[in-house]
Amino acid sequence: MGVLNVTPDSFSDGGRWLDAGAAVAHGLRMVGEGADVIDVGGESTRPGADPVDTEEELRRVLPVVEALAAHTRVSIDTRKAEVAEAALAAGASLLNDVSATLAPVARAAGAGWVAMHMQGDPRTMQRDPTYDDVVAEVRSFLVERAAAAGVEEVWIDPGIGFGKTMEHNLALLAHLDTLVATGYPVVVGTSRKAFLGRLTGGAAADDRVEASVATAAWALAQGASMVRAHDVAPTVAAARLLAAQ
Ligand code: PMM
Repeated sequence: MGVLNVTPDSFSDGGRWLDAGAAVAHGLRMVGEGADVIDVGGESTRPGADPVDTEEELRRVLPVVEALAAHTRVSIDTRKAEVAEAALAAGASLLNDVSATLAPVARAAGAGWVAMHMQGDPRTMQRDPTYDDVVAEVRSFLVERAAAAGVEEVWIDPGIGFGKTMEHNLALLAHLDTLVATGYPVVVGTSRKAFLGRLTGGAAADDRVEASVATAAWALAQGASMVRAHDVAPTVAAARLLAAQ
Protein backbone atom coordinates (compact mmCIF):
# COMPACT_ATOMS: atom_id res chain seq x y z
CA MET A 1 0.00 0.00 0.00
CA GLY A 2 1.63 3.23 -1.16
CA VAL A 3 1.05 6.33 0.98
CA LEU A 4 -0.27 9.47 -0.72
CA ASN A 5 -0.92 12.29 1.70
CA VAL A 6 -2.64 15.24 0.05
CA THR A 7 -1.99 17.44 3.08
CA PRO A 8 0.17 20.43 4.00
CA ASP A 9 1.24 18.96 7.34
CA SER A 10 1.86 15.19 7.29
CA PHE A 11 5.07 14.40 9.15
CA SER A 12 7.05 12.99 6.25
CA ASP A 13 5.45 14.03 2.96
CA GLY A 14 3.34 17.01 4.06
CA GLY A 15 3.02 19.69 1.38
CA ARG A 16 4.65 17.62 -1.39
CA TRP A 17 1.46 16.38 -3.03
CA LEU A 18 -1.02 19.15 -2.25
CA ASP A 19 -1.43 19.90 -5.94
CA ALA A 20 -3.79 17.27 -7.40
CA GLY A 21 -1.70 16.79 -10.56
CA ALA A 22 1.48 16.19 -8.57
CA ALA A 23 -0.40 13.82 -6.25
CA VAL A 24 -1.77 11.75 -9.13
CA ALA A 25 1.66 11.60 -10.78
CA HIS A 26 3.20 10.38 -7.52
CA GLY A 27 0.43 7.80 -7.10
CA LEU A 28 1.09 6.46 -10.59
CA ARG A 29 4.82 6.38 -9.89
CA MET A 30 4.16 4.19 -6.83
CA VAL A 31 1.95 1.89 -8.96
CA GLY A 32 4.84 1.60 -11.42
CA GLU A 33 7.10 0.66 -8.50
CA GLY A 34 4.78 -2.20 -7.57
CA ALA A 35 2.19 -0.85 -5.13
CA ASP A 36 -1.12 -2.76 -5.28
CA VAL A 37 -3.14 -0.08 -3.46
CA ILE A 38 -2.69 3.68 -3.21
CA ASP A 39 -3.84 5.10 0.12
CA VAL A 40 -5.11 8.66 -0.36
CA GLY A 41 -5.46 10.84 2.75
CA GLY A 42 -6.49 14.48 3.13
CA GLU A 43 -6.10 14.90 6.89
CA SER A 44 -2.83 14.44 8.72
CA THR A 45 -3.08 12.13 11.72
CA ARG A 46 0.43 12.83 12.94
CA PRO A 47 0.66 13.41 16.71
CA GLY A 48 -0.59 16.91 17.57
CA ALA A 49 -2.19 17.54 14.16
CA ASP A 50 -5.23 19.82 13.97
CA PRO A 51 -8.43 18.39 12.47
CA VAL A 52 -9.41 19.47 8.94
CA ASP A 53 -12.98 20.42 8.00
CA THR A 54 -14.99 18.18 5.71
CA GLU A 55 -15.15 20.57 2.74
CA GLU A 56 -11.39 21.02 2.68
CA GLU A 57 -10.70 17.29 3.04
CA LEU A 58 -13.10 16.52 0.17
CA ARG A 59 -11.49 19.19 -1.99
CA ARG A 60 -8.06 17.62 -1.44
CA VAL A 61 -8.87 13.95 -1.97
CA LEU A 62 -11.72 13.60 -4.48
CA PRO A 63 -9.93 14.60 -7.71
CA VAL A 64 -6.97 12.43 -6.76
CA VAL A 65 -9.13 9.39 -5.92
CA GLU A 66 -11.09 9.77 -9.12
CA ALA A 67 -8.00 10.02 -11.32
CA LEU A 68 -6.10 7.15 -9.69
CA ALA A 69 -9.07 4.75 -9.48
CA ALA A 70 -8.95 4.35 -13.25
CA HIS A 71 -5.45 2.84 -12.89
CA THR A 72 -5.22 1.04 -9.55
CA ARG A 73 -6.99 0.05 -6.37
CA VAL A 74 -7.45 3.14 -4.19
CA SER A 75 -8.05 3.27 -0.46
CA ILE A 76 -9.31 6.36 1.32
CA ASP A 77 -7.64 7.21 4.61
CA THR A 78 -10.18 9.23 6.58
CA ARG A 79 -11.98 9.44 9.91
CA LYS A 80 -15.06 11.12 8.40
CA ALA A 81 -18.10 9.20 7.13
CA GLU A 82 -18.91 11.89 4.57
CA VAL A 83 -15.42 11.86 3.07
CA ALA A 84 -15.39 8.05 3.02
CA GLU A 85 -18.78 7.89 1.26
CA ALA A 86 -17.75 10.43 -1.38
CA ALA A 87 -14.39 8.77 -2.02
CA LEU A 88 -15.95 5.32 -2.33
CA ALA A 89 -18.48 6.76 -4.77
CA ALA A 90 -15.59 8.33 -6.72
CA GLY A 91 -13.86 4.98 -7.22
CA ALA A 92 -12.02 4.02 -4.02
CA SER A 93 -12.77 0.43 -2.98
CA LEU A 94 -11.06 0.21 0.40
CA LEU A 95 -11.78 2.34 3.47
CA ASN A 96 -8.66 2.84 5.60
CA ASP A 97 -10.24 3.76 8.90
CA VAL A 98 -7.82 4.84 11.62
CA SER A 99 -10.81 5.48 13.90
CA ALA A 100 -12.18 1.93 13.39
CA THR A 101 -15.71 3.37 13.51
CA LEU A 102 -16.76 3.52 9.86
CA ALA A 103 -17.67 -0.11 9.15
CA PRO A 104 -21.28 0.84 8.26
CA VAL A 105 -19.98 3.11 5.49
CA ALA A 106 -17.81 0.35 4.02
CA ARG A 107 -20.69 -2.11 4.34
CA ALA A 108 -23.16 0.17 2.55
CA ALA A 109 -20.70 0.77 -0.28
CA GLY A 110 -19.69 -2.89 -0.61
CA ALA A 111 -16.08 -1.81 0.01
CA GLY A 112 -13.27 -3.34 2.03
CA TRP A 113 -12.48 -1.97 5.48
CA VAL A 114 -9.21 -1.55 7.37
CA ALA A 115 -9.83 -1.29 11.12
CA MET A 116 -6.88 0.36 12.85
CA HIS A 117 -6.27 0.57 16.58
CA MET A 118 -5.63 3.99 18.12
CA GLN A 119 -5.61 5.03 21.78
CA GLY A 120 -7.09 8.55 22.11
CA ASP A 121 -7.04 10.93 19.14
CA PRO A 122 -4.19 12.38 17.08
CA ARG A 123 -4.11 15.69 18.99
CA THR A 124 -3.37 14.06 22.36
CA MET A 125 -2.53 10.41 21.72
CA GLN A 126 1.22 10.60 22.39
CA ARG A 127 0.91 12.43 25.74
CA ASP A 128 0.82 9.37 27.97
CA PRO A 129 -0.25 6.17 26.24
CA THR A 130 -0.87 3.46 28.84
CA TYR A 131 -1.74 -0.23 28.59
CA ASP A 132 -1.63 -3.20 30.97
CA ASP A 133 -0.88 -5.53 28.07
CA VAL A 134 -0.64 -3.68 24.76
CA VAL A 135 -0.67 -6.79 22.56
CA ALA A 136 -3.72 -8.36 24.23
CA GLU A 137 -5.64 -5.07 24.34
CA VAL A 138 -4.99 -4.20 20.70
CA ARG A 139 -5.85 -7.74 19.64
CA SER A 140 -9.16 -7.87 21.50
CA PHE A 141 -10.17 -4.39 20.32
CA LEU A 142 -9.51 -5.29 16.68
CA VAL A 143 -11.19 -8.69 16.82
CA GLU A 144 -14.27 -7.17 18.44
CA ARG A 145 -14.53 -4.46 15.78
CA ALA A 146 -13.83 -6.86 12.92
CA ALA A 147 -16.36 -9.42 14.10
CA ALA A 148 -19.09 -6.80 14.48
CA ALA A 149 -18.40 -5.06 11.17
CA GLY A 150 -20.60 -7.09 8.84
CA VAL A 151 -18.10 -6.34 6.07
CA GLU A 152 -16.85 -9.11 3.83
CA GLU A 153 -13.30 -7.81 3.36
CA VAL A 154 -11.93 -6.78 6.75
CA TRP A 155 -8.28 -6.01 7.53
CA ILE A 156 -6.85 -5.31 10.98
CA ASP A 157 -3.97 -2.94 11.79
CA PRO A 158 -2.25 -2.45 15.18
CA GLY A 159 -1.84 1.29 14.52
CA ILE A 160 1.91 1.65 15.07
CA GLY A 161 2.53 5.08 16.65
CA PHE A 162 -1.11 5.83 17.36
CA GLY A 163 -1.22 6.30 21.14
CA LYS A 164 1.83 4.09 21.64
CA THR A 165 5.30 4.52 23.08
CA MET A 166 8.33 3.06 21.34
CA GLU A 167 8.11 0.07 23.69
CA HIS A 168 4.45 -0.45 22.75
CA ASN A 169 5.31 -0.32 19.04
CA LEU A 170 8.13 -2.81 19.47
CA ALA A 171 5.96 -5.18 21.52
CA LEU A 172 3.29 -5.12 18.81
CA LEU A 173 5.85 -5.80 16.10
CA ALA A 174 7.46 -8.59 18.14
CA HIS A 175 4.08 -10.24 18.65
CA LEU A 176 2.48 -9.65 15.26
CA ASP A 177 1.88 -13.39 15.08
CA THR A 178 -0.80 -12.87 17.75
CA LEU A 179 -2.72 -10.65 15.33
CA VAL A 180 -2.04 -12.93 12.36
CA ALA A 181 -3.44 -15.85 14.35
CA THR A 182 -6.85 -14.14 14.49
CA GLY A 183 -7.32 -15.12 10.84
CA TYR A 184 -7.97 -11.54 9.71
CA PRO A 185 -5.43 -10.23 7.19
CA VAL A 186 -3.07 -7.84 8.95
CA VAL A 187 -1.89 -4.44 7.67
CA VAL A 188 1.14 -2.77 9.27
CA GLY A 189 2.34 0.81 8.89
CA THR A 190 5.80 1.58 10.27
CA SER A 191 6.97 3.71 7.34
CA ARG A 192 9.19 6.64 8.42
CA LYS A 193 7.56 6.78 11.85
CA ALA A 194 9.13 8.61 14.79
CA PHE A 195 10.14 5.51 16.77
CA LEU A 196 12.35 4.48 13.83
CA GLY A 197 14.08 7.86 14.08
CA ARG A 198 14.73 7.26 17.76
CA LEU A 199 16.05 3.76 17.09
CA THR A 200 18.44 4.99 14.41
CA GLY A 201 20.12 7.84 16.27
CA GLY A 202 17.69 10.63 15.42
CA ALA A 203 17.35 10.14 11.66
CA ALA A 204 14.96 12.63 9.99
CA ALA A 205 11.78 11.25 8.38
CA ASP A 206 13.37 11.12 4.91
CA ASP A 207 16.34 9.19 6.29
CA ARG A 208 14.33 6.36 7.77
CA VAL A 209 14.05 4.32 4.58
CA GLU A 210 16.26 1.40 5.69
CA ALA A 211 14.51 1.16 9.04
CA SER A 212 11.12 1.36 7.31
CA VAL A 213 12.01 -1.40 4.86
CA ALA A 214 13.52 -3.56 7.61
CA THR A 215 10.39 -3.31 9.75
CA ALA A 216 8.12 -3.88 6.73
CA ALA A 217 10.11 -7.02 5.88
CA TRP A 218 9.85 -8.14 9.50
CA ALA A 219 6.08 -7.61 9.45
CA LEU A 220 5.69 -9.57 6.20
CA ALA A 221 7.89 -12.38 7.52
CA GLN A 222 5.63 -12.58 10.60
CA GLY A 223 2.61 -13.06 8.35
CA ALA A 224 1.30 -9.54 7.72
CA SER A 225 -0.62 -9.42 4.42
CA MET A 226 0.03 -5.78 3.54
CA VAL A 227 2.43 -3.02 4.56
CA ARG A 228 1.77 0.68 4.21
CA ALA A 229 4.86 2.42 2.80
CA HIS A 230 6.10 5.75 1.48
CA ASP A 231 9.17 4.22 -0.18
CA VAL A 232 7.46 1.74 -2.45
CA ALA A 233 10.35 0.57 -4.66
CA PRO A 234 12.62 -0.73 -1.86
CA THR A 235 9.65 -2.11 0.08
CA VAL A 236 8.42 -4.07 -2.93
CA ALA A 237 11.96 -5.34 -3.54
CA ALA A 238 12.09 -6.63 0.04
CA ALA A 239 8.60 -8.15 -0.22
CA ARG A 240 9.51 -9.96 -3.47
CA LEU A 241 12.70 -11.28 -1.93
CA LEU A 242 10.73 -12.68 1.01
CA ALA A 243 8.11 -14.19 -1.27
CA ALA A 244 10.86 -16.01 -3.14
CA GLN A 245 12.17 -17.73 0.02
N1 PMM B 1 -0.39 5.55 9.68
C1 PMM B 1 -0.61 6.82 9.29
C2 PMM B 1 -1.79 7.14 8.58
N2 PMM B 1 -2.69 6.19 8.25
N3 PMM B 1 -3.36 3.94 8.27
C3 PMM B 1 -3.14 2.68 8.64
N4 PMM B 1 -4.04 1.73 8.32
N5 PMM B 1 -2.04 2.31 9.35
C4 PMM B 1 -1.09 3.22 9.73
O1 PMM B 1 -0.12 2.83 10.40
C5 PMM B 1 -1.29 4.58 9.35
C6 PMM B 1 -2.46 4.91 8.61
C7 PMM B 1 0.36 7.89 9.65
O2 PMM B 1 1.39 7.98 8.73
P1 PMM B 1 1.45 9.12 7.56
O3 PMM B 1 1.22 10.43 8.23
O4 PMM B 1 2.80 8.98 7.00
O5 PMM B 1 0.40 8.83 6.55
